[in-house]
Amino acid sequence: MIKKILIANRGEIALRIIRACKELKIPTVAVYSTADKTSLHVRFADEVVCVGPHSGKESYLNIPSIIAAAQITNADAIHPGYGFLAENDSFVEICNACGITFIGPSAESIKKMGNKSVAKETMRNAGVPVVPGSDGVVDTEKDAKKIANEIGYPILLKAVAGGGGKGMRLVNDDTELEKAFSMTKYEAESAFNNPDLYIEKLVAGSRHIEIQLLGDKHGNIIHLNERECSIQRRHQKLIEEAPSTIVTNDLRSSMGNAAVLGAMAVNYFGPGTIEFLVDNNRNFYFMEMNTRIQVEHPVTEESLDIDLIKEQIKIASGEKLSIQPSEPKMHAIECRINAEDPYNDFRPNPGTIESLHFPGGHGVRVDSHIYTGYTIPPYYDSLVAKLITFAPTREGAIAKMQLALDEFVIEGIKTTIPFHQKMMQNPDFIAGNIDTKYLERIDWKTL
Ligand code: MV4
Repeated sequence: MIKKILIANRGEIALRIIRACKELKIPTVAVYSTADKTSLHVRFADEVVCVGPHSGKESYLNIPSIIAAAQITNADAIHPGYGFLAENDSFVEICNACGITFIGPSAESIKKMGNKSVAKETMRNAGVPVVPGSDGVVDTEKDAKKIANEIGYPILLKAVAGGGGKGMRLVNDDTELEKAFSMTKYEAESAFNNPDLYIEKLVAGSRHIEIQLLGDKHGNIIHLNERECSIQRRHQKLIEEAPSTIVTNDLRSSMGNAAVLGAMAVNYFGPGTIEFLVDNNRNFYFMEMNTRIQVEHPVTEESLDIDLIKEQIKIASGEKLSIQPSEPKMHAIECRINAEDPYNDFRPNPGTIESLHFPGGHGVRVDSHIYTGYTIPPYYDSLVAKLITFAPTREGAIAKMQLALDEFVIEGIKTTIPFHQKMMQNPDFIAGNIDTKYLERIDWKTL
C-alpha cells in the first residue's frame, strides 16, 4: 500500500492529483519552485517542499531535488502528472533504486515507446496497423531516396527521438529530399542528441483519434474508448471530445483491440494512450503511445463516469483493475482555456487575474488552479483551466459548452475563450467536418 504521495508537478494537474489522494485518504507532499510559492497546489497539499528556482530545469525537472524531497518527507510514491518527469525512464529507474513507487508504467515500457522507430516496430509485430515506410532507421540519403520512391511521395522524415510533431519534415520529391535529409538529421541531432531518422508515407486529411488504455500490474489491460483530438494548432490540442463523430461501434472495437494488443506487447500498466491517424476511409494507423496520464483525461472520465487518477494510484499500489470497459455513456467535450491572445497568433499572455468567475451547473466541470489575485508565472505552460461539459448527446454537450463559455469570466489576462465561443457555433465543428489541418486552413476570427 502507498502511504504518502509526492506530486512532482504544478498547476491544475497537481490539484487534480491532490483531490484524488484526499478521496483515497493518502497524505500528499507538494513540491514547488520559488515562482509557485503562491500556487494552490502548495496551499492544498499536506506538506510542501521548495525544490528550486523558477526554471523548470532547476525545480520540477531536478531529479536529485525531487528525490530528496520525497526522502525527507517519507513519501513512498511519486506521481509525475504530465510533462516534466512523466516520461523519463531514467527517473523511473532512480525512483525504483530509492525504494519509491513511480505512479506510472515501467521504465522499460517508457523507453520502448520513447524511441518512435522501436515503438513502430513493436506495434507492427503486435499486429497494430502502421503507416507504410522504412523498416526502422534510414542511414543514408541514397537509402532514403530508394524507400521514398518505393512507397511514393509525399513522405515524412521523422526523428526517432521526436514526437508530438517535433523533428518532422514533409518531403515532396527527390530534389527536396536531397536538402531535407541532412537538414532534418542535423536538427534531430541538435534537438534530441540523436540524429536517427525514419520514413513514413504522408497520410493526408487525417484525424487524430486516440484510445485510452488502462492496465494493472497483473497483466490485465482494457481500453476506455477514443478521444477525438483533431482540433489542434501547432501540435497543441485546443478541443478534445469523446466519442468521436466518425467512430462507429465497429471502428471503436477494432481500434480498441489493436491498442490493447500494442500495450500488451510492452507489458504496459497504468493509464496510457495510443494515438492513431484515421484517414477519410476510416483506415487507422499507429502514430505514438503516450505513457502518461494526459491533459485531456477528464473527457474520458466524464464520458464513462470514472476517475482515472484514483485508478492510476490503486494500480501503482498493486490493486487489480476495478473499472470495466463500456461503450460511451455520455458525450464530453473539453476546451482548453490558455493564457494566450487568440487575436494575436495565440501569443502567451501571462499576468494577474483581476477577477474570476467559474461557470457551473449540471454537466459542467472546471479543472483549474487559478484564483482572483493569482499571478500566472511566465515560465511554464499557458493552460489556466480545462472546461469540460457533458450531456447524453453531442448537441447537448455543445449547448452546455456555449453557456459555460459565456458565463466564464477571467479579467486581467487574455484567454482562448473567444476562440472556443466561435468554434462552438462553427458549422464545420458542429457537423464534425474537421481534421488535423483544419485550423491551418481557416482563420477562426472570420468564422
Ligand atoms: C503523420 C501525419 C501524416 N502522415 N504521419 C504529428 C504529431 C506526431 N504525433 C505525428 N504527426 C503526424 N504524423 C504520417 N505518416 C500527420 C501528423 C500531423 C498531425 C497529427 C496529429 C495531430 C495533428 C497533426 C498536425 C500535423 C501533422
